[in-house]
Amino acid sequence: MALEKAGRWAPDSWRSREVRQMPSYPDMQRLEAVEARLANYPPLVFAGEARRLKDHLGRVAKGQGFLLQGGDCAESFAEFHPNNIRDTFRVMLQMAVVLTFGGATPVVKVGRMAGQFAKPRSADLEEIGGTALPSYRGDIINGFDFTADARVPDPERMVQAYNQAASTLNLLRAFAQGGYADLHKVHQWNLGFVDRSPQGERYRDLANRLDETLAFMAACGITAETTAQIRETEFFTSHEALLLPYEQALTRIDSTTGDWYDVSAHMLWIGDRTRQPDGAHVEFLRGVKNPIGLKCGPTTDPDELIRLIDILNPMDEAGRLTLIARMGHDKVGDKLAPLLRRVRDEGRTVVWSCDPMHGNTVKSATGYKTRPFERILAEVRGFFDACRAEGVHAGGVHFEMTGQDVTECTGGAQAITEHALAQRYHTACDPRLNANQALELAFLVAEGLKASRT
Ligand code: TYR
Repeated sequence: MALEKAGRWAPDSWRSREVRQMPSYPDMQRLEAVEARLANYPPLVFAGEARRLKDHLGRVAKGQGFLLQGGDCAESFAEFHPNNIRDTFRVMLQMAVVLTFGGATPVVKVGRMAGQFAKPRSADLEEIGGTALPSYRGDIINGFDFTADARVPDPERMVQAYNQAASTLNLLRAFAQGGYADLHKVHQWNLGFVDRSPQGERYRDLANRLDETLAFMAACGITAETTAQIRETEFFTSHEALLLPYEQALTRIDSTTGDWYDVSAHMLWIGDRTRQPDGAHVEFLRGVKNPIGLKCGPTTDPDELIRLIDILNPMDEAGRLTLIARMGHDKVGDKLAPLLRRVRDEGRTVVWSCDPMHGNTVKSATGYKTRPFERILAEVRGFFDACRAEGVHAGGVHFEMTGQDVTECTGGAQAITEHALAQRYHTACDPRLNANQALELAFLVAEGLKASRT
């Protein structure tokens, strides 16, 4: 069995494997002191919640539901503000409602929030004007400013990230259950979007039908006052499990089952750069019981993917593993089908989700890193087409987005040009969809979901 081959697992067994993307902390004693402190802090999520998410994803894996995962590319200490959390949450819900209605299918909402602080980098050093400094790896590791001081990895940042994650999660829970997420309100926000969007006409039909449906339900007595399903929603959190000392410190035995859970978030994923079958990240995540994600890129080979599935989901549990394809708009046509086919033919139960962001980053003529909206959309379409052709359920999408009105991705109904990127380019890392672009995508994906039902 794959499990035996892999040997015994412990929260620290990743330490004997090669660890990619690990910062070099100058003072190991300080690092250990912070790890010990964090290991005594309360869990951010309860294992029972992670199991619930796994159940939901298990249904998605069987074709009954859709995963909407999204949020910041990387959260930052500087942009930590309740309005930012609120606005991202709000757009996620707006998208979720459009998808739920358009696809007539339950939507599992998972934020890339409350812990998404670490970023993998392609180079250890960044060079500007002849000076080379360690790359910025996310606020949980070092500072963004291009100074020698800021770029030194500081373990204390893990504590600040934990605290920020805790209060973000607290606000998200309050919003999800405290009345802010009332379906009628979310729908009103969507009507506002349709009114303002230059392409609003295209979305008006869906919005009007939803309007009538809600009015009909209200007339039947199904309102926010009477029904929790109208008033509340479930919102889960996720991030890339990149900084393993932090993840290990937050890995605990769940007293109700005796199983290990990484309680820093409900769901964790492995990035495209750290998915080596014998590497540290795969070793760490194979042992925790959370639902996990695995990014699959154009270089993922079908044999290796099956090997990874053997390691990460040896018992073929539905909901345990979500495969997040990030191919690029020009590669999705060729590269995805062989993976879909192989996983299907081997009879593995997974959720297939589409990340149309990471394979579509380009440098604009004006010097900004951007992602053209048309390419993002083309990858989503390519994903749906490939899934349909292979008879596999198109199970979800994974976006980098923000509720703010930024100008980081070109295109969309507001037709952001390369020249306009400079106006509100705020990201610390990769370009994100703004609120309008994200919602527009949701309407377009809803059309796709509807088409795959008929
Ligand atoms: N309770 C349902 C769900 O979570 C419907 C709903 C969706 C209710 C979004 C409110 C909301 O904001 O899917």
